[in-house]
Amino acid sequence: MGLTLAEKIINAHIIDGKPEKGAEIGLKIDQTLTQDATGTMAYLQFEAMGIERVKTELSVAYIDHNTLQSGFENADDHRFIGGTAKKHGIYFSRPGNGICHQVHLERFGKPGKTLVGSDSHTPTCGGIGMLAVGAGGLDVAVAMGGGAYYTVYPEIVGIELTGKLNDWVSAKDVILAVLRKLSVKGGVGKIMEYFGEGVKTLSVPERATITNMGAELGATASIFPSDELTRQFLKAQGREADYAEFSADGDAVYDKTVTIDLSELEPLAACPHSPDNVKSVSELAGTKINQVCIGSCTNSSLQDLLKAAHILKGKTVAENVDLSIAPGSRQVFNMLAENGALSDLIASGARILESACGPCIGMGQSPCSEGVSLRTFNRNFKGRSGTKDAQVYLVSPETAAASAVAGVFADPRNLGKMPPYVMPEKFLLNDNMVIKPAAKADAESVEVPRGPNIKPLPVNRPLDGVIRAEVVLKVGDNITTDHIMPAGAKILPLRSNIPAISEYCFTAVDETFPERAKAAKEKGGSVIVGGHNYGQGSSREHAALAPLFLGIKAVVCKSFARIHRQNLINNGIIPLTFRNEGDYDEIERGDTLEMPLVKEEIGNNKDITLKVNGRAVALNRDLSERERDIILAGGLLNLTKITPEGR
Ligand code: MIC
Ligand code: SF4
Repeated sequence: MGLTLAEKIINAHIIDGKPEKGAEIGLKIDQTLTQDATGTMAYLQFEAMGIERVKTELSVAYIDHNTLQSGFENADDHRFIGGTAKKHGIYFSRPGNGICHQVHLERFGKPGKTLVGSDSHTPTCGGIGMLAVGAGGLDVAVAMGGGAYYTVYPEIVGIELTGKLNDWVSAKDVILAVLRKLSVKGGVGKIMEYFGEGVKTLSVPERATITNMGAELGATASIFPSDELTRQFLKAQGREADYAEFSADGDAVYDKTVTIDLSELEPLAACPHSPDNVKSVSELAGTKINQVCIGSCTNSSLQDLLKAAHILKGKTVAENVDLSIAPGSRQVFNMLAENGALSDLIASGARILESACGPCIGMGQSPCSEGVSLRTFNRNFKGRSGTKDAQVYLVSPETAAASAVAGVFADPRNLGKMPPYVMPEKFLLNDNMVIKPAAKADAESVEVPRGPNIKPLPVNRPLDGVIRAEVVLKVGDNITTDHIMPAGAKILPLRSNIPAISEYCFTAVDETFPERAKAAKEKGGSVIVGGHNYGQGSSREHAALAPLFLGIKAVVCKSFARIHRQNLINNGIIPLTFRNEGDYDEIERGDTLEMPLVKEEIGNNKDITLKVNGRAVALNRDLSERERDIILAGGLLNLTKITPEGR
């Protein structure tokens, strides 16, 4: 029986465990990336491991998230990360050089290799045939130290693409169609592998839009084959030597197959407040809008921005609309400037932002009250834009630009003939904003400046024998990490200061949460009860570190999102799932929850006894041996003694 592409790469990288579906496996990691909002913690964790130099083939530290410097905090983080990178053998992409995923695709990713990044959209590099996975900072720190990355051997979902996109329909519409079909939890525990005749009709940046937003399915990774178009892309990036052909065997068997006929797709929009709440743009046409933002790691390639420039050329942004545009990388920015398209964008009235995440993470450009905002981004969770009552829609660059001119939701198919996009034979190559690490011999003398906002890491203590805790919060399905640990320009500068950022934990849902959790901590700690897909969205470890700081001992819910579950375990918070979902309805905030034998039961892999107000509640036994060891130790840092095998 033939193998899928994902299976081939996984099997070539397994260094612990057996290649069996559903089994826990440890993978050798070839490359890592970090970004600044998760990076400071990841590097503090790396430092705590006492390893002098990264052991990967390549590690890159990007500065792209916290780029608004309205105080010293973010600049101090940039400086700390730069120093750490230089000292420990890591390349440093300076602020202004672009969004990590866009730059990694352009300059560093390699087909057939593994990449782990402390950002949930790391799978973007699946667009060139990499097995790229998002993870918490601690998992990335371990990978930098040469340790294995652990995951469950995922199911492989084959997404067969047939046909060809019609004019003005684009890659964003493809992934929105997949999200409409499979939902925000449809990819949990799975890898999405694209195949079929339609693949050849999509350029590398288009493929990367699709793999990027696979994160919104909850998927572990998304991947395209590396083919002739990949070779041309890498050649145009001056990196033909990095090319290798990779594809599934002709007789590969997928665990499940979904077919998308590209020629049947139309422009789509994800409506408030979830990426899977998809409608067609034609249904929404005419709806008045207030803001348009073009950019983010999903849709800010040269191809995307040239299309937007074509639509905006000679036009003026509608009076009621505020348009901002952030090119995904300095390469894109420079090329737009060289070919004159930047001039068209500026002339239309667009507000040009630096190459960074910007509005996508609430770093500026929050919409007006009740504002309708069209964004080419990947997440429209409530409040993420910085305006709680804003209505954020996710659309393609074509729909975004057409609507910015019209002042209302506009279907780009009414724009007439679409000009063909021809990929440049050579991209503009200039890596002068990437600083190389110091030579080994000089590393010792490199200073790592640490600003006053960079506080020590909170580290858990080994698991107590008994847990008796109050249910301090009960939430529903699809709680995102933006609910648990909100971002935005005000809170993000506190990413290096867990005591300070904890004051905002869960405040998007319940303003009183931090106070109540702190009070419960005095009495022995608390637990959170949740529904399905708890912790979906980002990789931010802060959604586990802040609860840890506030005394949360366990989260009991119907199901977890992958990265968040791992972050809880890595910090010694126990993730538990109900065996009978009906028990969720029997528990209320303020109830007392007891696990009288928790340490012994976890240590001996027995069912965990849980009593709520004295009544027994059955739990699934879904912790692996390794996960149980981490929880017993009170987190991965306490346990990590990295050996070449990864344990
Ligand atoms: C996001 O898109 O939510 C982020 C900001 O990039 C996060 C990382 C973070 O919170 O720092 C992610 O996707 O992992
Ligand atoms: Fe940055 Fe937004 Fe991409 Fe996250 S999703 S990496 S915030 S651009």
